[in-house]
Amino acid sequence: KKWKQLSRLQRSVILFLFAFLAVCGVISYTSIGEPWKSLTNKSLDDQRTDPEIPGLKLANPAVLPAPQKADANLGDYPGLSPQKPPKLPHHVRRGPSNLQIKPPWRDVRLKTRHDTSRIVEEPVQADKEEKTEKSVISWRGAVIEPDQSTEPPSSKIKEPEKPSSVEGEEQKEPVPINERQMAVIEAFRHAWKGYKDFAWGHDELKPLSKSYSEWFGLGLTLIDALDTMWILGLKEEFEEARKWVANNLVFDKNVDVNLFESTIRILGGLLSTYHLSGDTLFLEKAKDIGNRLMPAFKTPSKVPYSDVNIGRGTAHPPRWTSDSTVAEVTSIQLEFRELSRLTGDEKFQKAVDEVMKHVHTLSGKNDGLVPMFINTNSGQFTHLGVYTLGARADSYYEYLLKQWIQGGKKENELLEDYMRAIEGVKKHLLQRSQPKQLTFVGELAHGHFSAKMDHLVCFLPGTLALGAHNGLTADHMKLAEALIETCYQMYAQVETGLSPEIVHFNLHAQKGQKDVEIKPADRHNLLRPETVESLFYMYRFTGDKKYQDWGWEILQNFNKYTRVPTGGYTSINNVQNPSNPEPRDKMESFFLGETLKYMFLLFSDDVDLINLDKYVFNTEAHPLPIWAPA
Ligand code: DMJ
Repeated sequence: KKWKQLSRLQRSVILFLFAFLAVCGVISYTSIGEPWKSLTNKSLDDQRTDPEIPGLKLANPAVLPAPQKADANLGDYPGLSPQKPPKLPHHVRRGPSNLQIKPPWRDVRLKTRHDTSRIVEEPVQADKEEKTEKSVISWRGAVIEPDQSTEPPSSKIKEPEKPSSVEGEEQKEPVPINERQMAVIEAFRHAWKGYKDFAWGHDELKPLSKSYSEWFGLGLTLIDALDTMWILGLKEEFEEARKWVANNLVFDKNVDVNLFESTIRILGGLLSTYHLSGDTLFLEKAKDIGNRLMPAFKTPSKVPYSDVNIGRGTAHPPRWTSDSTVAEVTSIQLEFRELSRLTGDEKFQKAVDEVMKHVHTLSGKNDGLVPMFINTNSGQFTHLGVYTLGARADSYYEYLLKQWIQGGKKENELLEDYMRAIEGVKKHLLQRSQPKQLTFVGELAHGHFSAKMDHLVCFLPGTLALGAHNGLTADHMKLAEALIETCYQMYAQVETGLSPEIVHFNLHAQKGQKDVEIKPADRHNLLRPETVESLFYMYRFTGDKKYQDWGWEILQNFNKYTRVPTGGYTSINNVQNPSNPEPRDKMESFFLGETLKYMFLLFSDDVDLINLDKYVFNTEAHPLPIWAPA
C-alpha cells in the first residue's frame, strides 16, 4: 500500500539503490574470496610437501618453480611451456637476472701486493657505472651483441622464475672481500696464469713440463673454472674464457667421453655459469652437450653406459665389462633434471629419474648402503658385499639428498633412501680411532670391517650438515661435526699438512702412534676439494671460525708444497716428505672448479654469496638453483 503511495520518481530511486547495493555485494564477495582461495591452496600444498619421515622437520623453503614431471603434459606446467623470450634492448642483460649474485669485485676494500692497482680502481669504476647507467649491466651480465652468440635463443627456452625468497627483499650492503679471500684470488690467478700460458683450451695443465694433457679434448679446466671466476669476481679472465667458449668450444667431435665426468664438469659448469651470468651462450652449449650425452641411456636396462662418443652418437661400457659404476649413474641427475627444467624438454629428466627409481627398487643393498657396480644389461648390482662411501659410491649418497633439496623436498623416495643409508653408515661403517678417538667411516667387505678411508669420503660432513640445515635430524649435524674434525686431522697429522688420497686409522692404541697411517701407494695428493667443501658447509651453518682457520692452514700448505713458480699448482706424490713432495706435474680441473671456489666461499661472511637456501652445488661444486614447490 505504502509502495503504491510513493511517486514514480521515489520508486525509481529506491529500485536503483537496491540494484546498486546488489552489484557492490557481488564484487566484494569475489575479491574477499580470493585470499581464502589461495590460503586453501597453500595449506594443501603444505600437506603435500610434508614428508613422512619421522624426525623430519622442514626448515627452509624451496625457491624456484618445480620441474616438469617427466611424464606430464607440458601444458600442465605454465611455467615450462615453450615461450618466446621477451624482447630486450641488447644493452640489457639477457637471462635470469634474478639469480645473479652481486659482483664481489665492486666491494673490494683490501689491497694486496699482487693486485693493488686493480683493486683501487675497480670500486670507483663500479660506482661510476652504477650512477651513470642504472640499466647498463656489469661485466657479470656478459652482455653479448646478438651476432656474437653461436645460435639465436630457442623459443623453447624459458627463463627461470625469480626466486620467491628474494622477491621484494631490500638490497643488502655489499660485504667486502677480506684478506683470506684475496689470497684465494691470488692463488686462482696464479693457477690460471699457468693454464693460460701453457694449456689454453686444453683439458689439464702440466705445470712442470709447461704443457698440457687431454682427456676429452674439450677445454675441461676452462669450463670447470668459469663459475669460479664469476664468483671470485675475475672479470677479465671470465671474458677471455667466454670468448673461447663462443669461438672454440665444439662438441661435434669424434671423441669418447665419460658420461659422469662430462656431466658434472661440463654440463654442470655450463648450467651454473648460465644461471650466474644470464648469458644464453652457456645454456645453448649445455643443451648441445646434454643432447650428445643422451645415447648413453640406450641400454637394455636403461642404466647408462659409462662412455659416449659425442660426435658419432654411440655409447658403450668400458672394454672389459658391461658394468657401470653406481656413483656415476646416480650422480648425473641434478644436471639433467635442471636441463629439462630450462629447456622444457622432458627427455633429460625422464632418463635420469628412471635410473633413480630403478636403483631405489634394487636388492643387494645393506641397510641402504649400495654396492659399487651395476650391470647395464641386467640392471642389477654386481660385486655384491662391498660397501664404501669412497670411490665409486660416494656421490650416490650426496645426490640422494641434493636431488630431494633441488626438487623442493617432495620426492620422498630420495629422502627415504638417504635416511636409510645414513643409518647404514652408522651401523656398519662408523668406528673410532686411537689414540684421539676420531670418528671415521671405514669400509665393509663381505662382513669384514676395514679401517680404510678415502679422502673422497670427506664430502660426507658437508652433506650431513646440509641435510640437518634442511630439517633432518640433529644427530646428522653431530656426526658432521665429528667427521669434519677427522678430515682435518687427515691433514694436520701429516708432515706437509696435506692429506693423502687414502688413510688407514689405528684401532688399537700403541705408544707414539698417530691415529692416521699412510701406505706408500696412498701418499699422493691430487689437490682434491672434499675437506674444504665440508669446511665451507660447516662454517656456513655454525659460524664457528675454527673451520675457516683450518681451511686457511690447508691453503697455506697448498701454496707451500704444490705451487709451481712459473704458474699453476701440481698434484704431488708424497705428502709425507716436506723436503721433496715429488710433484706429479698435473693440475686437475677440480682444483679451479671446486677447491679454490670452496676456499673463497669458506672465507666469506656473506651468506648470500651462493645462498644455500637458493642453490644446491653439484658434485663438482657448480651451483644450480633449487626449485620451488608446484
Ligand atoms: C670431482 O670430480 C668430484 O667432486 C667427484 O664427485 C669426486 N672427485 C672429484 C674431486 O675429488
